[in-house]
Amino acid sequence: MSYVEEVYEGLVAKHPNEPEFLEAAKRVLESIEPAVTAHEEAYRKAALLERLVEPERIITFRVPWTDDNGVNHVNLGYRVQFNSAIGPYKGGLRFRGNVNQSILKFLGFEQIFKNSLTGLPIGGGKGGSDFDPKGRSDAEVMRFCQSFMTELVKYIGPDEDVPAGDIGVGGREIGYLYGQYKRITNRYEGVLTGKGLSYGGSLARTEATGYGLVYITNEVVKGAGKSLEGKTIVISGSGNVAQYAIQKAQQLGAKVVTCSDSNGYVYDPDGIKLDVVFDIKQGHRGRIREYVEKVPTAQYFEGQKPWGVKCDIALPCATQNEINGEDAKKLIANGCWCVCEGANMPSDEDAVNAYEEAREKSGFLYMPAKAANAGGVGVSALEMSQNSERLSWTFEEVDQKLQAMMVGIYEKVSKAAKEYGHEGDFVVGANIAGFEKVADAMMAQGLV
Ligand code: NDP
Ligand code: 2IT
Repeated sequence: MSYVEEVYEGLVAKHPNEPEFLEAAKRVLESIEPAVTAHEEAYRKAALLERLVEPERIITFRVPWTDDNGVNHVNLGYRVQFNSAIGPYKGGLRFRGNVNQSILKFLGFEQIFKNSLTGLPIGGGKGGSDFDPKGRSDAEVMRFCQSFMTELVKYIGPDEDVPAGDIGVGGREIGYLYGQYKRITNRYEGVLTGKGLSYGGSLARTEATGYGLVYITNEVVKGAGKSLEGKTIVISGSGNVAQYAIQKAQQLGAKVVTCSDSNGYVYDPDGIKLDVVFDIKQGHRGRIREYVEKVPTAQYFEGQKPWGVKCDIALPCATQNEINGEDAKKLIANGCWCVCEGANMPSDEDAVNAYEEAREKSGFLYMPAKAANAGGVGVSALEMSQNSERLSWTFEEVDQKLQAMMVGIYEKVSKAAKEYGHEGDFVVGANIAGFEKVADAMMAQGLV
């Protein structure tokens, strides 16, 4: 049995009830195998992989809060501090009913390699709660965030662990969390990213994940001798990532025909009208079905996902495992030739196998999440830099750095894939390129 197989078997035995984490670990371990084999003896001796797959620590706590009717609730809070070899723990907080330790471990594990790919000094972490802000009043969300931070404050700091947003955690939640951190510590510092512009946030952080996704998609498409101009794009989700992916894709001349939320998807053959989406989602936290009231020529499909819609390119921007093997085959059969992932692990294993088969047959292009959505955390790291030097850069400055970062990631990923004999396989490229820096730092720092 190879070293990576041994480590994976050990992980299955230890954590049999963590399917999302095991899935993420399996896929990373399999694809870094060529890079591990090259240093097998040294890595085994240092128990490098055994350490890589276990978080440095996981903090779990209760979060008591009172709703507007005076009823008390207790949710679970978590922070997975996965790996600090190359910098302080960095990664988002997710607030959603289905959040559990397995999901946060998968996200924290992915974050290690994603953050490494940005080239910036940030380690991997993730956290959150099974609290769902949807349908809660601002006052309820504030009380929840204050209670959550009252515990989390003990474990974070600008040089220790710097959380940010993810599903269910946007500008409103970050504001309440920051306010409580400041109140307890009396410190005005860059302990969270995604902050509002009036209190230390970075210009272009709101746009960064969606814009970065489209910048790297542009590189992928150019690499195959094509262009985004005039292409039809299918997008899922209508949250932070989806909204700004739509905006940048439209700016680069593509036509985005769908977006969705967890209730269903909208198809607008004339191109999604972003002002309508902004009004629904940013204006009053509404549901995407309202789109067809404003745009009667569009159609709404309750309870469905957009993967049956004919397109050139698909950008999943909602959640993990939202594209299964059947969905992937449907996309490909309808002419889709490129998938770049805005969400984390949106394609399940069967879907990735379908892309792989199509890549071998007809040059299908697939850029996995840890490379494609790294622009968000990349600009978070730029927010940390600005906070440290107590300066604010212009939108253009940050946007230019983001573009350069995404071009750099595309190049790193392509180069690593080629170097290990897997040219054009961006999964192998992203995992190996992300792993190498972390492995090097862990080897240098001894058995910790
Ligand atoms: P938001 O909360 O802003 O939006 C999430 C969107 O996805 C909503 O439209 C939501 O619908 C939909 N969604 C969430 N869960 C499900 C589900 N189980 N089934 C169907 N639809 C679902 O989150 P973000 O846009 O920030 O995050 C989207 C994805 O991008 C996540 O995978 C996140 O991890 C990833 N990501 C985010 C980054 C960021 O900077 N924000 C950075 C890198 C990756 P509904 O309104 O019905 O809940
Ligand atoms: O998945 C992700 O990379 C994020 N949710 C963003 C993390 C961050 O620290 O900005």
